[in-house]
Amino acid sequence: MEPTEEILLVAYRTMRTIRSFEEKLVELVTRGKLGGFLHTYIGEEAVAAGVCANLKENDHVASTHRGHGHCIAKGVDVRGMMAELFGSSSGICRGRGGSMHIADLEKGMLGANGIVGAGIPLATGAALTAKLKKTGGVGVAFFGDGASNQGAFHESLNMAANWKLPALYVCENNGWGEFTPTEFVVPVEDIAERGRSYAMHSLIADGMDFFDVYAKSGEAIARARRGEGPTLLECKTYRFAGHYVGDTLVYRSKAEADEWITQRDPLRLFETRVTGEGLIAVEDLRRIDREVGERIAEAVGVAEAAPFPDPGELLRDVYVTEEAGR
Ligand SMILES: Cc1ncc(C[n+]2csc(CCOP(=O)(O)OP(=O)(O)O)c2C)c(N)n1
Repeated sequence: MEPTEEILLVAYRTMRTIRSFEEKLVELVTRGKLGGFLHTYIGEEAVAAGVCANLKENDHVASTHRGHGHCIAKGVDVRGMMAELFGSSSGICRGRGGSMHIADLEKGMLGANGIVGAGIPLATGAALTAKLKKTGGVGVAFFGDGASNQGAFHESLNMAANWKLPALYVCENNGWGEFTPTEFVVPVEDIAERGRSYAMHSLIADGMDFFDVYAKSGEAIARARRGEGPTLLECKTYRFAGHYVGDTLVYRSKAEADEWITQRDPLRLFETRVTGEGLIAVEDLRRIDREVGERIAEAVGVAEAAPFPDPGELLRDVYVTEEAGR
């Protein structure tokens, strides 16, 4: 189905927010304002935006160590996210989660995850719950090509296919798992082949093209909602920066990165298409750029001003207390 103008405007805002949010994070780390380990999603925005444009609030998403984009696309508030990265009490997880453990159950975000592959069974569980409770919802797992070597991936796909769960497995194949090229550790040509071995509907999308991701994930999600079972969607994409902020990038060639960055930038491809086809005016895109910039600057201000959590709260949420159990 063709995306409406409203969907396209939301998609652009989502992709621009992910890009600007993370560019701001890199700047803050470089200026010594922000600590911790950060994995940026820049270059992969069309995947999160394309898939989540087909989701509703009661659908569930499980993410990865590269999770800011999935959180933003699923509607998590950027002010709460920024504060979380600053470790402040106004953070979405009260400053306990940081970059790799942002979760917001009200928005259906089951969490970013520091353990590679660990979100896959969580989304499978959400899909099982949706099926048993007949909520009409779907469970979506985002994960990398590296994570498709994990046992949890294979167990989840087997179970989901066997029980026809309303699940979508989105493999973000960016060609690298940390510093190892995918072909060095994955013997199949396409990760999508792995889904077929579980008799699962499997598709490949151009992960730099919002329109392709939107159409293919839309088809998969509609199948899931109709009770026709899960899909593995492999999105061919690329992370523009290193594995983490501070990565010296000695393992990959500059020519490889430059080609993706100059020829395949998902925001630029989107802009060229929507303005070329007269779907959205360029002034609307620039207005969104300005609004997003202001929102992120405001988020930084709020986060910096917020106090750290009270040390007296240290054990809160660590153990189940009588009060919390009620
Ligand atoms: C179980 C586990 N093993 C190893 C690591 C260390 N590690 C963090 S990210 C990463 C690479 C993951 O690659 P991929 O799944 O392709 O995701 P990408 O970073 O490319 O988005 C590894 C090995 C980890 N966090 N968890």
